[in-house]
Amino acid sequence: MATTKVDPNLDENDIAKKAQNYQGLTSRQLIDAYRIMFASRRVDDREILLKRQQKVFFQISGAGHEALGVAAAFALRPSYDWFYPYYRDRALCLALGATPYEMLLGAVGAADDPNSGGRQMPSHWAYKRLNVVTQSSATGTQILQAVGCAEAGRYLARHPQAARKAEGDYRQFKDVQFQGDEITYVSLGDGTTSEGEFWEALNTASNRRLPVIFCVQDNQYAISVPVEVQTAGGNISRLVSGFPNFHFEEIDGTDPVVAYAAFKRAADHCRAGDGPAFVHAHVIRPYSHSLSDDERLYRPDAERRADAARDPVPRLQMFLLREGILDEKGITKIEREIEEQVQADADRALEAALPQPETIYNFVYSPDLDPTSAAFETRPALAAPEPAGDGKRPAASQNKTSPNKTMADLINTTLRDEMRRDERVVIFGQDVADASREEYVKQKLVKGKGGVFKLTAGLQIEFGSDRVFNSPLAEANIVGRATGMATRGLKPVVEIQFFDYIWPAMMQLRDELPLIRWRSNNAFSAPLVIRVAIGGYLTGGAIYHSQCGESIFTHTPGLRVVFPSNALDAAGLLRTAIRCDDPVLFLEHKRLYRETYGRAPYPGAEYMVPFGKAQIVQPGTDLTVITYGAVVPRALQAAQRLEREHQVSVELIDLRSLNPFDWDAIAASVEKTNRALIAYEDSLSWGYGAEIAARIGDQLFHYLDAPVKRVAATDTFVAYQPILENAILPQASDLFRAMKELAEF
Ligand SMILES: Cc1ncc(C[n+]2csc(CCOP(=O)(O)OP(=O)(O)O)c2C)c(N)n1
Ligand SMILES: [Mg+2]
Repeated sequence: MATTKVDPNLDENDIAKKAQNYQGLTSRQLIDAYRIMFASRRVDDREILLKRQQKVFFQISGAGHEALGVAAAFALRPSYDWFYPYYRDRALCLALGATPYEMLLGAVGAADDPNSGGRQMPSHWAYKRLNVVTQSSATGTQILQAVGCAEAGRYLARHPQAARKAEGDYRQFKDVQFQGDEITYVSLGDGTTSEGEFWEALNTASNRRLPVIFCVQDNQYAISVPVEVQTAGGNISRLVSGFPNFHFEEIDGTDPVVAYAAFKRAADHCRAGDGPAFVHAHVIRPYSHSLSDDERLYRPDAERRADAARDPVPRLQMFLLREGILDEKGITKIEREIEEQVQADADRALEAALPQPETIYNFVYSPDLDPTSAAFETRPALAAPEPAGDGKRPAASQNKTSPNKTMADLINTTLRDEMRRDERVVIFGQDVADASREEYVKQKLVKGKGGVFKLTAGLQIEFGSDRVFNSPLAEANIVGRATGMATRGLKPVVEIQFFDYIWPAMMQLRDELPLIRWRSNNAFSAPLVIRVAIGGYLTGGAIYHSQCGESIFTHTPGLRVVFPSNALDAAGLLRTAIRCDDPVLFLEHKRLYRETYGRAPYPGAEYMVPFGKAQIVQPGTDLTVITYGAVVPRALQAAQRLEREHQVSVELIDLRSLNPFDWDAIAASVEKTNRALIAYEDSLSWGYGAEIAARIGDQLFHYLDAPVKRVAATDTFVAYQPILENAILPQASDLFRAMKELAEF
């Protein structure tokens, strides 16, 4: 190691001269890099100490990854570019402008922790002011969101009017910014490249030439699993090299100069609009996976020693000494300052106010816009003329002459109205476009598809392929990208073609979308709409085109779930969903799309139904039936027969909205009738009715004259042969029988 060295305060000439040598990095920047890298390591060390003292509760380090993070931050722009980092990116965040104190607030779980207000583990970065977007613990979920973020930036550059603020809906609370040539950075570990969502993200970024820098931080291990087990052939660069439009770099990520040069080239490629970049950086992991892991159990000493020789912090220190940028005194001075600062920051963080238990419900949903409020309750304007589609295909309508529109018609019209009103609305999903090869429709060679159920027909023709487009056949891709777009302020209204195929998106639907607001303590939000064709009674729909399963989603805090049973409610609830400030799962029953039951005239472009308000389909006095979706018309038929044949008066409640749901309407009815039946199409056990029954048992026990009953599908999937389908799904006759028994109890 060089020991004699020069004045740390080089003059500007020296700096300029040296700049040539360091790939554009000045000596001063290299000193800054050292400062940040050393601080990053010291914050890790301090957290480890605090964890051993049981003053913090989890620790995962960025050790070994520091040079890469600093280099990326130096090549990019905080508060201008967008960042989807992962837990090893402490040095990146520090270099972007986060402080050690903020990070230590996260470690103790303080109320003022800017990452999450004490809701997430430490190293789950979120810094709104720096455009560092909230991340979860689930490896790889950030990648598709980053793609959506980049798409939003491009969309806003092409549609700048869309960024305007507007009163009276979610836009009032969502500031939108974009730059035109911004880049989205997303990082992940070598193990995480095994996740399918990684490949989906590369595919879309490549195909759409999106300005995303994918940074794979390859420390050779995913906890204890080595890279050759994860990655065929052991090298991810080789596997991804066939994706078109990419700029590729494979580098030593422990060298900040090398890494900076690579990120500069990557950024140039992205900013020029040439497509995404892939930076595969070889780094080390000197502190085991986390404090809960001891790598000596699976890595021999020799391997660990070889890694240690590449440790980026001592390595940069040697470099600064060798190049004469700092001498030992200079290094010591920096290190002492940082040690003292980190210690003081830790002491201060340990004194910080802690979050209080009564705050736990804050930000599960938007604190600004309440979709159950009167603001979302309007009357249908029944004389309103239905707007003709510019696409010359009036909605999905097959009954242009009838004033009564189907649910399919009114969903299509509502989408059209809202797209006209709000340029932030974009629609994508499988088959939703009229024709991806838009010249075919422009040249009038084809009419266009517009959804397998034709719900989005004519929308691409009217609004263009920027706003209505097909996705790949990949459900996580749809929901993940939409989440990224919504985080930036767009309003994606995406379609999942069949509820039966929603599951590839489950990680995004369970661990991401509903949590963006809560886990970031309201720093970020992702209000969007997912339309899903759901349900059976199709005669031949069978196992994979008949599923319900709504309770899986009503069991997820943060997600609104609605399920209309008729055309008017579908229009009103969909409009509320689009204008709302929360993510909404909008369940559309396939059997009801074109049913005669529940048709209605076009209710105008302002018609809204608030969430959480049930509809009394039929008032009654003897028993209450609580239901929704396609069971509503069946229950109505059964109730009418019961009245006719046995003079039993049934009060029929259509919940319309499942989360929130209208407990007041249920309670008022059961207090009056003293008997309750919950009917739903999904399989019986552990279903939506279980919660309602439990609440009635708990809160209305003294009003009950009979046990609370449920009618639902059998605890099987739905079979193909109609005889089986009829036996499995609840029929009007089943409902009739159950209602009669309950009335007679
Ligand atoms: C989807 C998911 N599966 C499993 C885990 C548990 N887990 C956390 S980190 C990790 C290994 C990640 O390895 P890698 O991607 O190489 O990143 P590194 O930690 O090495 O930087 C695993 C298995 C998780 N958080 N998320
Ligand atoms: Mg790894």
